[in-house]
Amino acid sequence: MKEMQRFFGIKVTGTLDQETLEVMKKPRCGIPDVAAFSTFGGRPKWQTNKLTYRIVNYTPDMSKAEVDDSIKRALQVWADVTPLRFTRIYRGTADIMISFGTKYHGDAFPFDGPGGVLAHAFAPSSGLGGDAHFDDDESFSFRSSRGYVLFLVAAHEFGHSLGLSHSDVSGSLMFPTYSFRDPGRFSLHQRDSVALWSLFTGRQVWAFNGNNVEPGYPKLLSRFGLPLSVRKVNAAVHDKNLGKILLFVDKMYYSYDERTKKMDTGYPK
Ligand SMILES: [Ca+2]
Ligand SMILES: [Zn+2]
Ligand SMILES: [Zn+2]
Repeated sequence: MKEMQRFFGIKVTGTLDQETLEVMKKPRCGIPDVAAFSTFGGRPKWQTNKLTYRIVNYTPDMSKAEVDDSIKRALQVWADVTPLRFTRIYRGTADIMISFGTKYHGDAFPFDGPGGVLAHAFAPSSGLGGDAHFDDDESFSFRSSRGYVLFLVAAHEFGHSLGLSHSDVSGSLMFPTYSFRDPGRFSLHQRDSVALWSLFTGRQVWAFNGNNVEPGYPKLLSRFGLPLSVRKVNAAVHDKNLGKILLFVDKMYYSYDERTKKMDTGYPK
């Protein structure tokens, strides 16, 4: 209870008070939030950048074309900021099997009828891993604020499919509760990008230009002039406008300037 209250940034009372009940009633993703405390390191990750997806069935709430488009754009959110590429397949087993179902739908996590849990998805692995399930007792929509925008719900779930856990930053895509946003003006929250980058930085650093990995990447960390003692980067952010790559290591950051090829260090404020 306390962990949950802390996570949502509400008063930590340890009891099921009004404020906590309000939060619990909000439409949300079915993945527990506590997983978010194991932020960096040791999390499942796909061993390949080429992933397949398959839309197994459809919701009656939208046209098939609208579902196809929503799913495609939701995956594109992540393809835009990672080396991952998603290919749709129409039969057989895909890495990411996408389906709509109600109540018991074949796994150990039955849905709960209208409201409450909207969807859930499984972290990278074989079998159920990567799969995303949507509660068809909800009303999904293409872009209207009536019902839940499938694109927004799916983009969140695919974050889990790629290995991300929940963020405690309200307004970020990986925040566990649903809030409507104009899908036409959607952009990833800084927090989502940082979490994502951490998945893609072992001792290597990637840089992207739109959908393409920049020539010469991934680079080994030592190429950036990082001390050899640095074995692990907690997170990395590539800011294209500034021409800088920020690497977070423990409490320090290293800022690599792509133009001057110089490395600065400091402590985040
Ligand atoms: Ca539900
Ligand atoms: Zn979630
Ligand atoms: Zn399921």
